[in-house]
Amino acid sequence: MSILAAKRANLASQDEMFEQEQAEIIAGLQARQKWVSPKYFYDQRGSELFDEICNLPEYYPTRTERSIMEQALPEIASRVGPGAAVIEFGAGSNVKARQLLAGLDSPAAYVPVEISGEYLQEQAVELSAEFPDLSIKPVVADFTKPFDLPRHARMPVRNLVFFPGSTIGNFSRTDAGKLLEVMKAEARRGGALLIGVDLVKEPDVIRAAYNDSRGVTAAFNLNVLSHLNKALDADFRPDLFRHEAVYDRSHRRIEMRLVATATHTVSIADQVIEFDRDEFIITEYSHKYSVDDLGGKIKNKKFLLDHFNMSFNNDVPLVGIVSRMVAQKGFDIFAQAVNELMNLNVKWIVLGSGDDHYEALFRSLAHKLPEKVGVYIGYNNELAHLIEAGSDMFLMPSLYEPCGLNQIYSLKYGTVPIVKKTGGLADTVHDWDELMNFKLQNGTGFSFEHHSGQALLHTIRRAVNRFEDKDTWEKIQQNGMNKNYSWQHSAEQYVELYKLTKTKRG
Ligand code: AVJ
Repeated sequence: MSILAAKRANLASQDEMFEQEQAEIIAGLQARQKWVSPKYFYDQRGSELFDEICNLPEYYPTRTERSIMEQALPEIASRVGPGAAVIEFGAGSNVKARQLLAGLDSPAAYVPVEISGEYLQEQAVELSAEFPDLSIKPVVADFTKPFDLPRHARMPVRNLVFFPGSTIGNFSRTDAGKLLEVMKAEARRGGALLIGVDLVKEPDVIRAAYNDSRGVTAAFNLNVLSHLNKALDADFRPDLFRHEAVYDRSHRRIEMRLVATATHTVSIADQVIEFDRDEFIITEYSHKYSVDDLGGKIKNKKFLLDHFNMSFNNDVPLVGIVSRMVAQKGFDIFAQAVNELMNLNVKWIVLGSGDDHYEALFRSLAHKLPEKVGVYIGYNNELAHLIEAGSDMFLMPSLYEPCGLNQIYSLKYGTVPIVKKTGGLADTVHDWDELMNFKLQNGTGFSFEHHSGQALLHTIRRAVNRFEDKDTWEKIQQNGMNKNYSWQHSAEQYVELYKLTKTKRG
């Protein structure tokens, strides 16, 4: 290809990119819930404001990540080894890459990947003065889609994909998964990933980080409007919008909004967008993650099924039981409904010991239906926890249960309890469908009143139905994981109660 043709091709693809982005922005603003991608925060001014955010006292992520890096860099360097190519996804500023490159053992290459080219070029020049032996090859690309990696004179030993700054938080959890797939592909065989992720913490701490007292985050958020005005020939009036950042506990994310303070219209390209007063544009999600996220569930489930020589299928729910095998624990009603229960598309893993006839019943089920039923007769604390962690549902159909701990462990593991509404079980497990009748989406499990095989069967059927809708199921799991039944929490409630009684008595 001639240079001119190459230039033309490049220009054409840039035009195309512009068209696509313009279409995406307009579609977002025409949607029922208006939204704009957070990638449009970062024009020159936006990038400056973001740097300012990173130095705010309330904005903990940047300095926290920096100090983690400082501390872990020797270990990171030894794990990565010499001659790596650092591929940075979304290289807004190269401060972090500089820190990493300086700590690595003779890195071979640095490949910052960004949609906007200008910033990239500047930074590359800066860096090359500092690291003269490093092959620096910026790539202008949308990193959410596969892209070609540049070649280097010295062949890197391995690729290290670098994604700091908790930018992964901008993606929905599903898209974050897809992005990890792209990274995996770019890392190639033997590659590695170094990623910075902000963790769930006290909501007040999170809220403050996005509502700083100096209003820098507000300016950053509002700046997207000026950016769109310049880039797309729009006439947003930033003075008719205000910044809002709310923490959505159930989704564990910050939602940044621009709220219209008056009813008005905005024109953008050849479209007119109407705003009602108080209507808002969502400009950013910032998802928070935690080590007890659900990613481990599948692993645990596989491991558990494997342990019992049963095959894994994520679409078939696995019900765990850890219990003394006696009537008081509801084994009587299980036995009543056993034929119907075995006809459900469900797998069972049971641990416990007790009355001979219940032990015999489960032994024979496991023998007749080895793909459906796994049984361990006896006591085994480790296996008990594995069952609580690896099952999708945890069954406790007790006739009575003053407190009960297993349902609380299950909630923490994202394993949805199915319980008889009695004592401690009724206090700690709230029925999803029952609350949904009141339009409340805060159920944590499934429960039934009547001590009968029919009630048990019916409730398990309800749970299996909900399990089929992945979003609903995740919501139920998350509700449970967010519950706090620790002594700390109870103690605080007692203190509150004490204060209340004291003030009442005056
Ligand atoms: C760059 C996406 C990590 O979510 O904390 C900072 C962006 N928005 N303040 C974040 C941001 C408002 C930031 N990330």
